[in-house]
Amino acid sequence: MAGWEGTEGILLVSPGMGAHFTMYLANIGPGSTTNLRPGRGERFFYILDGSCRLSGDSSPEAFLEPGSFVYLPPETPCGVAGMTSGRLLAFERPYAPLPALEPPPITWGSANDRPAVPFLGDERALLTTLLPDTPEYDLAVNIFTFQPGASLPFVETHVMEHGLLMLTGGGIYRLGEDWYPIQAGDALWMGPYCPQWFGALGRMPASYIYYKDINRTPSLPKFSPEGAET
Ligand code: UGY
Ligand code: MN
Repeated sequence: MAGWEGTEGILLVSPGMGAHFTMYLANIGPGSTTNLRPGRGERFFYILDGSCRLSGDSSPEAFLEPGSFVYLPPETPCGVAGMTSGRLLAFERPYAPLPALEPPPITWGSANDRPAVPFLGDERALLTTLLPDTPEYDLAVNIFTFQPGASLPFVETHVMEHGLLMLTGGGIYRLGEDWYPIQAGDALWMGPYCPQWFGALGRMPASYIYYKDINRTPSLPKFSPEGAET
């Protein structure tokens, strides 16, 4: 897998499809490590199964297990090393800098320690944001958890893209005028302005993790060096 040693990758979303980010699953083992990547790329990993740790001379001591996540900013000397067999969900893209603002620091934690907040007041649709919503971050990765029968309150349309992985349960995803049954393990890409809605079905909570681009001016070319605000 490009960007890794000793790791099998399963590519789910990529710029070849028209997306402005890459989303993949990394099947790791005890010998897996990320390659250091000079350049503008930023990476976010969410641990689905197994365990790993941050690697690199100056990396913080952090043990990552299911539910943990780590954000690696561009040019970081830090990476990830597998400790057991497992699976990571990865989002990667070029960082879109803002003038006079440093990129975010290495950021890690666990979804289990983050608050689950009722979405627009609905106690049956809980939203957990993993990263701080401050301007230096140009991406968000969130987890939505819906009780059976709960749904997004309306059909959303927005300039931001999503890459989504269903974690538990299932339901119906509306994309444009089409309706898709979706269950744990399925992945979706929603391009800019894709009308979207989800309703949870079945007997167990439905949850999904998703990427979203945030905090940048949409009239500028997406994420290109020229697009960096001056
Ligand atoms: O953050 C979002 O845009 C989210 N409400 N979208 C989604 O779940 N499809
Ligand atoms: Mn959305």
